[in-house]
Amino acid sequence: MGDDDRKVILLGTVHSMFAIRVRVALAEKGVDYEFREEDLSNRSPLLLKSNPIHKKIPVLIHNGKPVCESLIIVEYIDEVWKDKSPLLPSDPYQRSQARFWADLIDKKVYPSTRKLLVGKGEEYEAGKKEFIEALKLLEEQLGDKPYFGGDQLGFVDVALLAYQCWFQTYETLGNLSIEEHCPNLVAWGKRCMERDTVAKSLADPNDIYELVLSFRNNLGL
Ligand code: GS8
Repeated sequence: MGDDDRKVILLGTVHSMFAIRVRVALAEKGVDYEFREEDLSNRSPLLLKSNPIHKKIPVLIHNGKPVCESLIIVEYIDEVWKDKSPLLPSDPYQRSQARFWADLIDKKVYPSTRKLLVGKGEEYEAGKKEFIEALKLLEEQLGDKPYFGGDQLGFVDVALLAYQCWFQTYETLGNLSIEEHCPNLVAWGKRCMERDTVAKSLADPNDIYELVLSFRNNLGL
């Protein structure tokens, strides 16, 4: 085995919400890793070799073997480094519910944000509406708990936290206030940001806004 085979390597980009999930999970577990920033307009041979089907980031490379898809990677991390900060509940039913809500974030939040950020006219309006509807479902699920995981930060928290640093951009471009609709969710985000593991893993919201503006500019929006 070479040095790279023993290391934990994360292929990602600083602003990718999917890579942020993995960063938060690794930080919660206290795992040392090497972060390799990918240029998605010129993907590295290692990324193409490690994720030949989707060719997307994030990819976690552990003991020389790649794991793809952010939620699958977070589950993998939870299973491998199981002695510290469990993310999924031990009860099978509770575990199924955590997976359900994390999956809902991918199925409902992500598509609505795409429409909100780059959609025009009706598509943009639908994106705004669907975004708030999805967040309200999550607000209800969170209820008065400190975290989706209950008293401890868990799998659903990690899945949604990745969006925390994007919220400012959605609010500005969507001309909306998340707090107006989902006050518990905003308080949850602030609570999570008090954790070093989270604060050091998230991207700067202002950088994200600039990035999105230049992306929209390139699209002629
Ligand atoms: C999504 C990864 C993804 O879209 C996951 O890991 O959960 N379901 C996957 N990655 C993006 C960057 S983040 O916006 C990506 O790699 N895009 C490049 C492309 O679409 O070709």
